Amino acid sequence: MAFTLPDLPYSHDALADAGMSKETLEYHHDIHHKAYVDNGNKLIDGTEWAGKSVEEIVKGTFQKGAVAQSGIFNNASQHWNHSQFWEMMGPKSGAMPGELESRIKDAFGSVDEFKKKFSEAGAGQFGSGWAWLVVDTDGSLKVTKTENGVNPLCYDQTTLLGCDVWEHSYYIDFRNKRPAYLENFLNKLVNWENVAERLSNA
Ligand code: MN3
Repeated sequence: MAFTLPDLPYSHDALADAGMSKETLEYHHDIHHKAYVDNGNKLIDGTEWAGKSVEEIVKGTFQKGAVAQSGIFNNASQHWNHSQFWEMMGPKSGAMPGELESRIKDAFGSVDEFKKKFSEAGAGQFGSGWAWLVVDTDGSLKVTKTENGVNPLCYDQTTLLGCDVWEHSYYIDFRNKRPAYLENFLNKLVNWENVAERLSNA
């Protein structure tokens, strides 16, 4: 099925008070994400992937160890990544639901320690990529980082939280300060209800 650009689950100016401006969302969602959708559809048209879901395409075109992934993989994975990313944020960050909080404490020792690990993963990703909180194949919670569009689907992990650390995600609001963007993301932007829902469905 053809990819379609999902609407943001909030208005373009809804996250401005939490540190992600209208201008960032206009560029990031309306231009960058749309380009992955449009380019993906062009590349997939007429291929064996034309009738497949985005998840099937990501898993089917991922090549472990490949430095440069194929155009179909890159656009499909980035379409999936951004579709998750919009849902993982919200204008009211709120408290971490109890079950999620206790799983995070079990895995990392404390919520602060989790945030530290996640920020280090995002800040330490050389070049473009993503930081993730996942449920690994053994059922444990882990923080990971990936390059470019590579995501947890590639490793059969369940995605709980992801943060885009491509420069287009933070340069308007934070310029070159990726660690400040990550800190703001974790403390003001994450919709923990969405993360908890992903955990209960895992
Ligand atoms: Mn992006």
